[in-house]
Amino acid sequence: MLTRGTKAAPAERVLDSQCGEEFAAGSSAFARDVAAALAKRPRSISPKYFYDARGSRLFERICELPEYYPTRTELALLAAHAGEIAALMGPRAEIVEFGAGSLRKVRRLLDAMKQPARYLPIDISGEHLSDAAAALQRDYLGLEVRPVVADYTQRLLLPAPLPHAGRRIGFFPGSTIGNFTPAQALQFLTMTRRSLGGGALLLGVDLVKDPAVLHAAYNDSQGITAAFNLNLLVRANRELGTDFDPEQFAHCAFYNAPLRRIEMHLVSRRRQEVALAGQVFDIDEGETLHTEYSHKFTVDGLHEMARRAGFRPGPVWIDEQRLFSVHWLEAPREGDQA
Ligand code: AVI
Repeated sequence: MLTRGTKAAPAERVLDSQCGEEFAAGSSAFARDVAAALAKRPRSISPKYFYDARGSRLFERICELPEYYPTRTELALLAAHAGEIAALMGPRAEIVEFGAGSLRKVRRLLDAMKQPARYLPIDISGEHLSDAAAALQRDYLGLEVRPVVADYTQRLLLPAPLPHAGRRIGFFPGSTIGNFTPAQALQFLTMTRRSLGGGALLLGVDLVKDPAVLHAAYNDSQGITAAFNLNLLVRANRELGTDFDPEQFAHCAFYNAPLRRIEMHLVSRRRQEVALAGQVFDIDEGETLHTEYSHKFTVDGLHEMARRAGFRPGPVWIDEQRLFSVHWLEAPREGDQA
């Protein structure tokens, strides 16, 4: 168990090694993507833009909702199996968390690990990440906490492993893998497996289940998920000077059973115009802006995708109600695959 510590290193911004451009956390990428989303049919934008400071706070509230089972179920699984997971990690392991958010879940792991060497939380929301990293650092003495502000869906330049560090363990909880398309998920897993060579990935994955349970989780009675979805428009108005009227859009989330995914959209309640950088876009009544997929998986389906990405599936931990799963995936070194 680690104890109270000092200051976390300031959040570091990482450049995309391929295009040399700052990661898409910046407004210019947002402006470009909103304009592209409004110009195409069907209209669609990446869910990564939900997570400005307000969006991140709304997501934290979603995680506490009675209808939203993934967070509490995954936390319980991590707590119940932390000892076994820590043993698989080995001594002086380094954790790289993708899309770190509140950094709550990693505490379950750190508490059980033998002398964790370093913790690298990566998140697109810089302000939120710095606060969460500082809070974590206060609680864990001797742990190097090095927050990285970046879009982890792009190629990342991670700091070199520390001398004498153990294995590098990727941590991707919350079933955020489900927010990718299947092709993006495979690409992310392949890229991650390469960056973890000789280490492993601990992956949280939401399971296929009764559609009524899924529907409730994305249509909560307090309207927090609706506010989270609509915040995309609020953010565009603030950061890009668009003139969306959020009241004129409805939150819509439904389970597409054949494709095993929740789809979230913003539906225009009437015919309206939106201006962005001198361009005017017409939006018809009933037209939608697709904002998020949240794919649900079977264990076999997830294993098949992981194998295609070059991982060797290991233990899987599932709760009694079979709501959620946590997967251990071994990342062989390049050229060392079975
Ligand atoms: C972050 N991600 C895994 C959440 C999900 O369930 O797909 C985001 C979310 N969207 C609506 N509610 C929660």
